[in-house]
Amino acid sequence: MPVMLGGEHTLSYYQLKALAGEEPVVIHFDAHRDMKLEYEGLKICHTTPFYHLLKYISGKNLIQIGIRQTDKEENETAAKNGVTTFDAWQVHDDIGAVADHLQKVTANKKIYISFDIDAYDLPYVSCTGTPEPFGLDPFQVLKLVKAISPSARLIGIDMVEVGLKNGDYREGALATQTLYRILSRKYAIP
Ligand SMILES: [Mn+2]
Repeated sequence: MPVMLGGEHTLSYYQLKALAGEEPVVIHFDAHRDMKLEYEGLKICHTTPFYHLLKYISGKNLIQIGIRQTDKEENETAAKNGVTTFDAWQVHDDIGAVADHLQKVTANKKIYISFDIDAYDLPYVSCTGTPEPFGLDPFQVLKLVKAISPSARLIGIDMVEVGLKNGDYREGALATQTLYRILSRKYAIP
């Protein structure tokens, strides 16, 4: 099972494209949709992968969680393609509803997880490139990770946009622990 560590969220584009034929339910944790057509003249870069992946995966199989920085075009792309969105406020206000949804839609399904570390609230991730306030905390993430059905089967995962600045190891420790806790769930064990 491929586990990709980054680094650029661009990595997810190539890994998920390669796995798209297995039609996984894609669970994307991020502050951003990363659903722009292009950015600063670049078609494939850290803020565009999910726009271009919609050629290969159905929007109906994509769940974006923790979103709080987006634009009109990205929102229209998400709506037009039937993408499910739980923004950070929905997670904060009613995490039970998000957990229930995750549990239902992942039962007996192949799943792929794309985890951008900036899904976490800004104070947890001071090294990543585009941190955003009003994000998720580690207990919320853990609750959602645990909500995924044990009958699901993880076919791939990436943990991206993790940075290191000024020798501050805290963001890396959080990324490592998050990954470890996901990979310890029943759905990650073949
Ligand atoms: Mn992001």
